[in-house]
Amino acid sequence: MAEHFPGIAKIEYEGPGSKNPLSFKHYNADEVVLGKTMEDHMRFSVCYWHTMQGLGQDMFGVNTMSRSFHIASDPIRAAEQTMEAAFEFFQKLGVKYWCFHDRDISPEAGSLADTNRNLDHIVDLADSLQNDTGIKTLWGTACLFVNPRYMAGAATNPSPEIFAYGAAQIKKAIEVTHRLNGEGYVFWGGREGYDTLLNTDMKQEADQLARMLHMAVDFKKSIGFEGQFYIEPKPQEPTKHQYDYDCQSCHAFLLEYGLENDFQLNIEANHATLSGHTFHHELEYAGARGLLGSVDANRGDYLIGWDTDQFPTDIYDTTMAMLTILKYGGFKAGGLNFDAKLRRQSTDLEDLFHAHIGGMDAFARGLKTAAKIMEDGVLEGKLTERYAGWSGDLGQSIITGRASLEDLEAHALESGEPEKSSGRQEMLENILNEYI
Ligand code: XLS
Ligand code: CA
Ligand code: CA
Repeated sequence: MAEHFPGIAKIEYEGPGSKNPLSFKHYNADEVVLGKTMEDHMRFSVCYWHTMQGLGQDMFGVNTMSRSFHIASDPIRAAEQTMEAAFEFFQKLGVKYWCFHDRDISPEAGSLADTNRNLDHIVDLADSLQNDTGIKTLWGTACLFVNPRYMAGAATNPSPEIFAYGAAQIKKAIEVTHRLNGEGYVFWGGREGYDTLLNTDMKQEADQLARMLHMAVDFKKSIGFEGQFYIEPKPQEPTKHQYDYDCQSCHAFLLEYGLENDFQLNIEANHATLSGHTFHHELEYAGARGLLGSVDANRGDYLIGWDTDQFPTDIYDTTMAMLTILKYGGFKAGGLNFDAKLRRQSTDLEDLFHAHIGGMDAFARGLKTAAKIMEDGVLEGKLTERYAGWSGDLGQSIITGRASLEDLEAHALESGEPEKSSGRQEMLENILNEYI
């Protein structure tokens, strides 16, 4: 097999003292942290769409990059070479997982039948590369947003014909994810939303979306696919409003339609910030409800209001994220998938390595810092202290439902003005800084 990343050897852990940019300074796969290797904590994954197919285009300009594995004139040959290059990249980087959309790995052909045939062919190749390397599919998904037929959505489209076409695509994408032993399957509703309510029946569209998801659950069960289903929240872009707005609105939707036991959430850092929350907030919301499934690890830009999908480098963010991920028991089927793309001016193949090394090291530092904070109990202890009253008589009588409003009125009349206590925000921020 031809080498697609010549001159780049396997990336090794060299420790914080190393000045070699093509080495890990903090991510040491076999190092044990809180009883588990770093590799098992993180379950790092490379995304196919940005890393293998992204070429630096933006809304003002065409591609700035070119890749030798794309140039074969036959699209199937190009897809094969890209798949081979992908597995070389995963191995050199030392990640054990990858994620894909159906159309990233194999382009659409003239008819759905031809498209499916080509997809099967590429999935055969991916399957054999997985077997050769031990690299696994973290999750698969269907691209229901690029083709113009989906301009008004797939599941939420006003036309049942387009709904049916989307359903066919989802069925096939679940099948191939199952075939690749995928540990999960993601639903991201890029065009499941609206641009104006003047042409949109929101309730009808929510009913349609729920129907599609119920059919997917039925199908999953019928073929024995045990991968975890996820919804990936995002508030807008490309549509003005997306129905999977944030973790809380996804949760409400799942509850409303009886889907709460069949889905978890795939939380993307940049989507969290677009919805006006922090990444940490979204993880915490999901974790507390048993919905913290997987993470699309990236970041936005504070000054740019769209989804820039940058590689994560902020150690504050990765520390807060790992604190919550550890608190809720770590990943089961999910992992940290780099849904992130090179900046338009980072045009070389080598830049793909720098980008992923940076993200992996940033999360490794977050993990180690969070583990130390947890071992020392410095934040958890403060939280327990702050809520201690809820374990006392009054707190327990309220929370277990024994106390009525009348009881509490009697209590307040008798006890007088309650004491207030400091939230100690600055002190807690200082403690965190001591660990970072
Ligand atoms: C786009 C999303 C997308 C999903 C998978 O903003 O992040 O890439 O992760 O369809
Ligand atoms: Ca994503
Ligand atoms: Ca994104």
